[in-house]
Amino acid sequence: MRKLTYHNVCTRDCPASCRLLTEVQGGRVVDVKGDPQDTFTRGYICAKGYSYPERIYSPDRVLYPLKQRKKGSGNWERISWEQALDEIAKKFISISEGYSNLLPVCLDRYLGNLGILNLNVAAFFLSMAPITLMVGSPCVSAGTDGMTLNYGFCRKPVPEDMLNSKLIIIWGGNPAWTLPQQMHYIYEAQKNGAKIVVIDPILTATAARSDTYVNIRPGTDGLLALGMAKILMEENFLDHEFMSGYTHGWDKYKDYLTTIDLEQISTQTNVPSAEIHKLACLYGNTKPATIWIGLGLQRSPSGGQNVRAIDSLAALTGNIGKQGGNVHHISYEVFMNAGELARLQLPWGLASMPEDLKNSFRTIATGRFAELNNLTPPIELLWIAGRNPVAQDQDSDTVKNTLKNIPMVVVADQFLTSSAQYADYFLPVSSSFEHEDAVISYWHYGVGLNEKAIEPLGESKSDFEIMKGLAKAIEKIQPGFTDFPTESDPRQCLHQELEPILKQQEISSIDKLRRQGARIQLSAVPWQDYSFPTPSGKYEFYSLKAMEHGLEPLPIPAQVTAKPASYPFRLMVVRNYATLNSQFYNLPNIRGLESNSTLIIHPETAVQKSLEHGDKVKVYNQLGEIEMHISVSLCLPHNIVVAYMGIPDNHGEVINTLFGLSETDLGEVVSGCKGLTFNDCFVNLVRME
Ligand SMILES: Nc1nc2c(c(=O)[nH]1)N[C@H]1C(S)=C(S)[C@@H](COP(=O)(O)OP(=O)(O)OC[C@H]3O[C@@H](n4cnc5c(=O)[nH]c(N)nc54)[C@H](O)[C@@H]3O)O[C@H]1N2
Ligand SMILES: Nc1nc2c(c(=O)[nH]1)N[C@H]1C(S)=C(S)[C@@H](COP(=O)(O)OP(=O)(O)OC[C@H]3O[C@@H](n4cnc5c(=O)[nH]c(N)nc54)[C@H](O)[C@@H]3O)O[C@H]1N2
Ligand code: SF4
Ligand SMILES: [Mo]
Repeated sequence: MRKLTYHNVCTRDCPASCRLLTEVQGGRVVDVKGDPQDTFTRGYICAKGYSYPERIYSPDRVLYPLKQRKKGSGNWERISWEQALDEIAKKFISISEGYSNLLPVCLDRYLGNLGILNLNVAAFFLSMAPITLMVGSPCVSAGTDGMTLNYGFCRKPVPEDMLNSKLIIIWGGNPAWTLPQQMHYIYEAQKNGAKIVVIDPILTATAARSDTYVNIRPGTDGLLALGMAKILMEENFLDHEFMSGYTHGWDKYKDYLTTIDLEQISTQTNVPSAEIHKLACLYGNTKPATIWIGLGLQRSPSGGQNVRAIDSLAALTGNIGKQGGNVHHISYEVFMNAGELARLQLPWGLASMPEDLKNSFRTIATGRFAELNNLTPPIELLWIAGRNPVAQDQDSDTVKNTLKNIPMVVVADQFLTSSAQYADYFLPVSSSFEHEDAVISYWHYGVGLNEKAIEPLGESKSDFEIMKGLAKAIEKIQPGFTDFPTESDPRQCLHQELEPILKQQEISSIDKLRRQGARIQLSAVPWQDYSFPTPSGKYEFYSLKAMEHGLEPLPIPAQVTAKPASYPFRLMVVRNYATLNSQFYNLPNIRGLESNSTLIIHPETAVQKSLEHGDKVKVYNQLGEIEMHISVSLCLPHNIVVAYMGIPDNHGEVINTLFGLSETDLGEVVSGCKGLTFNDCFVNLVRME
């Protein structure tokens, strides 16, 4: 039988947004591989990408709408789309009649699917009368504010610019596992003589490939940066020309730096003074030098201020606006180059709506399920799409209880996730191989067209089709209730979204994107004009916007949390190379790569607790307990234990049960709410017989 090749793009929340080649035989996907034409990946994809055929045809995938008799009971019944949408539509209408508005309807959507058309889920809810929206991000809020306060906006160099760096400091990121394609540029730079430094509490796969590894106490990165800043100042490494012309508040920052004690910083960060000194001098001496601020470190109690203190090192040394310099963190410019829908991908997507519309919404910060449970008017209908909050948010038991309390919970997904177990209705979503869409990468700015390679499996539909179906069901009962376009054509919608990009690139039609893709042209090196959209128009060591918001204007991190005595181990939950958040663990090939209930501990801890490799332990704290198997490793300090994220998401017993609700210092300025911290959880463990 003839094989046909289709062009797809991976729609996972992953910076690589790999373009894929999908081989289809007899209407079935038989192989997925990287597209060598993709200039960023050059055809290299990860284990998750290769596992797509297994994921598409997984026996765990749910292909029909389901209704659960009692939440959490597992007593599911297959129903028709007609019944599902009709019953949900009736709920919308009864809420509207009972409350005279739709505030009791809430949407919790995030990046389960990065496709542009998937944003129609948000568009559907925005088209209704005022509703409740979960806003912000479980991921990037603190760092986004940090960068915004200093620079005025989040920009970064293109990935290739690392080739021009003589020093690359990877600070709180593990790209060897989370963005392996970027390692190509890092190795290339290293081959050309650049030094690679990794700063991480764990000796990660990335750290293992570095020239210098700095082991740091989690959450203390801002202090280390302040220490480095003091040394840069004392050792005369400052770029006075840049500082005097283009920065604001150096006098105040300098006064503060003179008061800090390097010995104290060494004790707090766990980094020996000599190492801090060496690191500062290496950064001061090497030009151009770049710092890649990973997302890991900004999910800590002082994450936002830590990011500010780190990126101030670039301003002190004049590494800003230079090829091979700057700070790589995150950029949002890319979404401003497409249409209206793509803009909803921005953390301030909501904030950019017209004032009267925006003010009519009730917003709840993402992950705050206890709050969601306590609203007036209460939530009557919660729609979860592209999210697995029970597994991924904090305090999973509270999330579960809130889901149990809400009269109608709808989950649109491909699998019966631990969140779906607390749903009343499960709506089966087709995989990206089953409908057309396009993805814009927030890392390399590539735009890829995702073709429909096969027919949707079973009765699954794309989120866009589901929203259209629901709008139709509502309109049938009460015409004029929603103006969401029920006949909207995905092609037309894509065209509208991509038109500005096609124009910029002089590409005649969307179809051309299939083979060649496109790349949104943003400045390869940001800030070359030294014009910063801050209140002062300069890079701000002393942030006027922070002051306006009642925040600390200087990049001074808050005090480090003391560890609770009864829970001596810090639990770090790290991402695994073969999984993505709570996804992929259910696939046999992936399960073969990694055991999904491993707790990694230091040999000293094993001796102290009389544990051996493979032993079963109970990991517990004040919030709950979870059973795991021990693996012993020297790659982490003795007071840290490590688990892989999102595990085990098949029995409703998830690691985030052990994480209490805890917020980052920043996040409100850009996204409207603080971020969530994920490296400040403490546990104890005991062997199970
Ligand atoms: N302990 C700990 N917790 C963390 C973190 C951490 O570092 N440590 N990191 C945080 C971070 S950075 C993030 S981004 C969040 C992620 O949190 P989530 O976004 O909730 O996590 P995912 O597991 O990616 O869930 C996405 C869901 O979307 C589904 N999905 C896939 N495709 C589609 C589609 O086309 N349509 C629909 N409707 N659904 C689809 C998937 O099956 C999956 O169930 O987790 C946070 N949680
Ligand atoms: N394979 C794979 N790739 C992924 C994902 C996945 O789940 N799996 N998820 C995607 C998502 S949603 C995201 S947000 C990105 C995140 O990707 P990264 O930016 O790489 O961030 P993390 O993996 O969250 O954390 C990276 C490192 O930060 C360290 N870290 C934690 N706390 C601190 C601290 O206080 N200080 C310092 N210096 N280091 C600290 C951790 O030990 C970890 O090694 O990856 C994306 N890519
Ligand atoms: S998960 Fe990331 S690296 Fe893997 S195929 Fe998808 S986009 Fe590429
Ligand atoms: Mo994330």
